[in-house]
Amino acid sequence: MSEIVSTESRGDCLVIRVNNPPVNALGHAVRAGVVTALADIGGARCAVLHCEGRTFFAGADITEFGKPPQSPSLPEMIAALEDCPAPVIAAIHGMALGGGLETALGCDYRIIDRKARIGFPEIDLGIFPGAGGTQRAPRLAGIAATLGMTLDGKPIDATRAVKTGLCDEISDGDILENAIEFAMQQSQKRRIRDLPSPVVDQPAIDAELAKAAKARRGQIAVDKATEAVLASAALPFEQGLEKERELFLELIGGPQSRAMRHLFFSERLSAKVDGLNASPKSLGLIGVVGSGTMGSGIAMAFANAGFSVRLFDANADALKAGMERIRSLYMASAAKGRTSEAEALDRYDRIQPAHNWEAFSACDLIIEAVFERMDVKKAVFAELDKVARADAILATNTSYLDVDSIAAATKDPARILGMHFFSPANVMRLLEIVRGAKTYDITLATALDAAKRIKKVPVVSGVCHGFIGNRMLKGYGREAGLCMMEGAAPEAVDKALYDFGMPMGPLAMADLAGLDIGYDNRRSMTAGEDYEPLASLLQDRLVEIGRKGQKTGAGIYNYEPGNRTPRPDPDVNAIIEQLAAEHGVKRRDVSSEEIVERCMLALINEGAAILSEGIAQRASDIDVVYANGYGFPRYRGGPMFYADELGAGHILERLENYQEKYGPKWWTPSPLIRELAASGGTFGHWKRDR
Ligand code: 3H9
Repeated sequence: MSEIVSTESRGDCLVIRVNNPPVNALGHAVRAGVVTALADIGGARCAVLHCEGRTFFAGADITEFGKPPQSPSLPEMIAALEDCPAPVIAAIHGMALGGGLETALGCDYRIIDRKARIGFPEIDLGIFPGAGGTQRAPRLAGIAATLGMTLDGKPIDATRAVKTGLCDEISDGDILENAIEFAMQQSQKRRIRDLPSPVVDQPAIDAELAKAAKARRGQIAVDKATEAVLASAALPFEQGLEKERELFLELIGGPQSRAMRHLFFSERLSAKVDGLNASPKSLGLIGVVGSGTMGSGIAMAFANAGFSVRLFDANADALKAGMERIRSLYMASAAKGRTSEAEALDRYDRIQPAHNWEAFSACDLIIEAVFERMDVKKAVFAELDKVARADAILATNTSYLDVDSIAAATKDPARILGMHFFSPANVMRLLEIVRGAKTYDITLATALDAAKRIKKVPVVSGVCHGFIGNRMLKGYGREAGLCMMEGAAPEAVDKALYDFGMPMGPLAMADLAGLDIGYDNRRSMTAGEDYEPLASLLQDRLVEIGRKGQKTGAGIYNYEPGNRTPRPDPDVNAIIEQLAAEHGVKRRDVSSEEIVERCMLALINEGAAILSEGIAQRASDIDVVYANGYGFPRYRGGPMFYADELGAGHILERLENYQEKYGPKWWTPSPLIRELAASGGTFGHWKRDR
């Protein structure tokens, strides 16, 4: 036996024990070990399949995808479980995910720890269960429930696992001992493949498909997964397996799955910082300054993870309103069944309103989320400098401002960094952590650890205006605005980018954020900042006539009371035409391909600059920012992955085309793109010489 798979006889029961940390992924050594163990079953009456460590199998080994297959494959290992002459019992603790659940379904019985969960998360990797899951699960749980799990990807708990029929019994106490006891009572094989085909409940199936069509727009795996699951009713078992395999192989070799697997690994890599040499400090009490939408959300993010929080606002009414907002959000989440009422109240109680700065004297980490103005931020940090413990970490939630200048307002800038949350901060997963010029390693390590504990995806950024995400967004918004001035209707600009996969178009987005925000920003720009006046002509004019976006019922679009649907307004088209004429812009047809290309090239060119300046550590970090903070379609992998799919040579050629047409100001290709085009390299493989 290998070190990874070992066996032990417990009376008449053979225990097959797998130990492949950290998550018992079903790599080749595991599969080979399990097949060998089954072949040596001898005279045992039953067998138990058990994993060491924190979880049952978390799935196939994703690092093997795209490499030459090695026998035994996962379907072959599962066939060996079915062919074993004695009944095999899966002892599930932690998670049984993807191929892990399929392995359990290859066993005759499944016993599950009360706290364990099972699921098919493959859809988040652009695939679906490809080792018999689409044929076996429906024979136990039915087609609609299987489709639900396959298309939504979220795991279900032990109670539901038993209710659906996917598991046989819940275990309290020692899962292995309970599984052995259960196994000794089973004398018969009970292979799922021998069960009758599932029946088709069309209305229930349609309901699942409608949910997925909305949540997973553009993802081709949805249709393929559906076809595979439906084959469980239409075809005999073996043919169903063949159909599943054929559809699975189409997806795994395709661009969408490649993109989504890239994000899976990138989201785990982004928390790792080259050369960072410090262990995080332990955090107990968290302080938040500012009880607006952002501050309240940040307080909730920490309270949700079990931290105690002190929330302060210099304005007592604002503090009261913030606490009320938090309470109502918690109550709404309990009403929707996302938490129990007791848990909601408990989380609320963890956030204590603070009425003076001294309340922060016991805090380990204090995050400022006040008005986005340098003088206001500096005043807050000067106060914090007086009251915070010398070893406390101070963070600013600024989305644009210079973190080093803010840090300079304190005696010890090394304990300061940016923690840029995205709104709503208790929901959005992205956290940009901005490392200042003087930030200590331990300050950064602690912020990264805090991010993990509050279940955020952290990406480290250097200091620059807007950091990674918002700095890149400027060019994207600029090109959207210019396409509109040059001839595309606002709704055509938005539709082109929505069809590309963005959750909403940039112009509807500007209305949602408020057109006055950009207007004020443009008027308070400091030396070195620049913008394209033509791109914001319309928005400036609209703000000046009181159309500030959704909040005033009109902006680039009109809005009916209580309805956020953007409605095109002919008056706005007339204003665009008038502005274009006044500024000598010749209107023409602008195709949706051109809109997408210009917006994406602007993102990519700025991303390349950010990378070569060392603001982002690696291209995949930029992808993580865009996929988690800006709704970039996951099946396209992020702007830099998308660029690599197009190829640096193509990107360079298109940038030069626009440079020739519009001049060098916005279209000069980043030297990094030239370098990659010349060398045939990719952003994904590029490393900066440090
Ligand atoms: C599948 O099963 C296909 C089949 O249907 C058909 C096949 C024919 N493989 O997330 P963490 C690594 S597709 C390889 O930080 P957590 C991960 O990269 C699979 N590696 O821990 C990380 O490495 P590092 C379906 C994997 O506690 C380390 O483990 N299954 C795999 O926050 C720790 O991971 C899934 O999609 C894997 N399958 O969360 C489940 N899984 O330390 C994917 C993890 O070097 N996994 N690693 O950065 C998860 O969702 C989470 O890892 C889990 C634990 C919830 C299990």
